[in-house]
Amino acid sequence: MSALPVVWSPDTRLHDPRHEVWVGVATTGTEVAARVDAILEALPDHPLVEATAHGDDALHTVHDPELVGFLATVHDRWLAGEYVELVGQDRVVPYFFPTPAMSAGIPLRDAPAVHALAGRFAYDTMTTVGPGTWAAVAAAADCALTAAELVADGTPAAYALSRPPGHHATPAGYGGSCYLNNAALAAQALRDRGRERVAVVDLDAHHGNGTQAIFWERGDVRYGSLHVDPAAGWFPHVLGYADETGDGDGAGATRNLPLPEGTGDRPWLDAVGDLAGWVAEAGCDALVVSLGVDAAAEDPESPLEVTADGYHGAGRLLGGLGLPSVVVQEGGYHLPSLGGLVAAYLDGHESA
Ligand code: SP5
Ligand code: ZN
Repeated sequence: MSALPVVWSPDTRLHDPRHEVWVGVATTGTEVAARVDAILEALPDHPLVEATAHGDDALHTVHDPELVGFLATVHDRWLAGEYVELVGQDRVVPYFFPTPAMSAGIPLRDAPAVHALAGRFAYDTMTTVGPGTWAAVAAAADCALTAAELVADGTPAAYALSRPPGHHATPAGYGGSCYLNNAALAAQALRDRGRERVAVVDLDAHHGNGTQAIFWERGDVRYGSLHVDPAAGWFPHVLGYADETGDGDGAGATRNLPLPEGTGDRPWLDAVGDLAGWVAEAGCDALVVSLGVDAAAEDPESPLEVTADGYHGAGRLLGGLGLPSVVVQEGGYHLPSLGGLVAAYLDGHESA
């Protein structure tokens, strides 16, 4: 296989998280625009393809229109009010969360106040909406959709340089630096273009609770993930356990392999091989890889200890399945090594 095309968009640089509010403290965001260029610079031999724009209908294939409409409009609504002057900043940050614990079964109205809207959709305070957020979020989705279309049309494999990432975004919720679920959009696009059974394999250091939620009750898209054990205290905290295996038509079509802190190449690759075997047995006819490279030893957001050789090996295992493949960027936050880790995975995938 020749070098995978890299589907990208300059608009993915427009989202600037600036400050992620973590346990009440404004911390410096790690999901930064410079990630895009760190990855591009490491892939000089890959053909570049600019993503094409898709309308909201393409996003509604896996997301509630209410979430999409909120993300597309809330920043303009924030700017139109008196907030920037009153609050002193231009980021939309939730402060009020109308959870089931609050409503206690009583139907809730939509909040009239713009500053009370975000908590209906956001499940953490780290994932803020600023001036360029929607443009970048839409562009990230366009990268994944364009890559899926290339593969549906016969390109053996394509890489979507989606940013911000997506695997924590649920049908109607956002969090974990994710707004729309790029990998789920790619998987659904493959289904809509004739693939019968699609597998999503998630290599990000964190459990992709959003992708799991989107396909939880479906047998036509399976979801397998290896990630740092949420029981050891890691995001997304309440999901990603081994006994979560899907429900209804999706019973048995979700597989989670939580790993201990400090897991290095050998046991990590054993888990990747386990998921590859699970995909092969299921008779899938297309593959989506959620390529988070934050399992790397030097990454600031996870305690896993995978190396570039490990990511190369993962590419060989998953590329070796011989399936039409869309590789979608997820996390990975150590700027000096980020691009090399992505390049190592892609090199393994295309040489398998
Ligand atoms: C896509 C992805 O990898 N999302 C990662 C979400 C996990 N973020 C949890 C962050 C926990 C607090 N980190 C504090 C570091 C200061 N920025
Ligand atoms: Zn991650």
